[in-house]
Amino acid sequence: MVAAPFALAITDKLTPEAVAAELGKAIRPPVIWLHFQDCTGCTETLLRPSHPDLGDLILNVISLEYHETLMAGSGRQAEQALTEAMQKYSGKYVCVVEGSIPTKDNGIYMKLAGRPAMEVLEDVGGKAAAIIAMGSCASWGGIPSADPAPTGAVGVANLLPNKPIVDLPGCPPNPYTLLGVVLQFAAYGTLPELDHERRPKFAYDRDIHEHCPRRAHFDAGRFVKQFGDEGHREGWCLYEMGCKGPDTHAGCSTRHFNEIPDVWPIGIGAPCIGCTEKNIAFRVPMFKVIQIHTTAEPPTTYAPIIAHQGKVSPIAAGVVGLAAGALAGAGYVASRKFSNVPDDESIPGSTAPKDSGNTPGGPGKDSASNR
Ligand code: FSX
Ligand code: SF4
Ligand code: F3S
Repeated sequence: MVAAPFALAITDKLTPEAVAAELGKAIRPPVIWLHFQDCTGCTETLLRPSHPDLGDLILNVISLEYHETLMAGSGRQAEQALTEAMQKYSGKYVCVVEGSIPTKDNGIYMKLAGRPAMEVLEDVGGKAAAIIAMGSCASWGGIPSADPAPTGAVGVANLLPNKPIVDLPGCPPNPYTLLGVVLQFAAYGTLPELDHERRPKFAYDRDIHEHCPRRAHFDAGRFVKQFGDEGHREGWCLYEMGCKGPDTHAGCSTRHFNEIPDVWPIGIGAPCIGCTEKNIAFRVPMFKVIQIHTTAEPPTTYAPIIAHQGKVSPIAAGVVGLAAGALAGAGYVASRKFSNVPDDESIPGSTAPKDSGNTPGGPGKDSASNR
């Protein structure tokens, strides 16, 4: 795995003082958070982490200038806060976007303060130092972009292709991925290394299948065939129920949700729908079985117990000879171990020892007759 960013790396510091020293360097980056076509799950997912918790995050780690769900103000007062923040921090703030942006019919399907969402994004996002697209909707359109995509929903990068953008897909995304990116930016003013889909490698460089706790069942060919069947109750692999884990890059198999062990789709018995992958989620039917590209097919047949006989090559004969020698050696040791002559420490093959007269059976009796 690629090195974790600041939020996760600080846990590697040896002392609390070292952690505090790193945190002391952090600035509170101003953040403007926009909501478009979304379910607000991306904000809700932030309610659960405890280090830092939401209060700590927005009061001590970042300076949250505008967030429609969390701010007390509304209407004209909220608009004023947005305008002032953009002027005061122009070119310096981080813009977090939640939700997709409707583009069809000049974007008339969503307006904020009378302006189409796409105009708001171009204005606010255009003046930001960096943009974090939080969730699948903001990353590439998400649910609103599912066929027939009535509003022409797209992600941030479609409208602002030249800005530095970090995509954090997931529906919803894992909150610790956002915290990691934000804390790295606050501490070092940098963004994490990204993959070809603009996703931070520290969270998206492995696929679910590589770390799945049900992987042993996949490898052994034990598959759930129907929800509620015995295999489902036993926690077997969900591949045949349409699990997209083998093609899905995300960290949820190791960083679970809500800080509760096993709280993630596969952990609760639901197949992964590939919510971080723009070519899978809301595109490929949920229960459709996918082809395995990244790993071997699950075995459907097993090696026969009795092998066919055939010609043996000289090399194979040599190997067999070695194996036969090893077996003979094992038999030699076994014969010593299980010799029925008590206290027999003689070298096998030499003359058998005479009865010492100290055996439990008494003088003149061998051990076998004593049983
Ligand atoms: Fe989209 Fe966010 Fe899915 Fe929801 O708000 S990524 S619909 S879970 O959470 O935008
Ligand atoms: Fe886990 Fe899905 Fe892979 Fe099965 S197919 S091991 S449930 S990721
Ligand atoms: Fe999404 Fe699959 Fe994880 S559906 S939350 S990537 S298990």
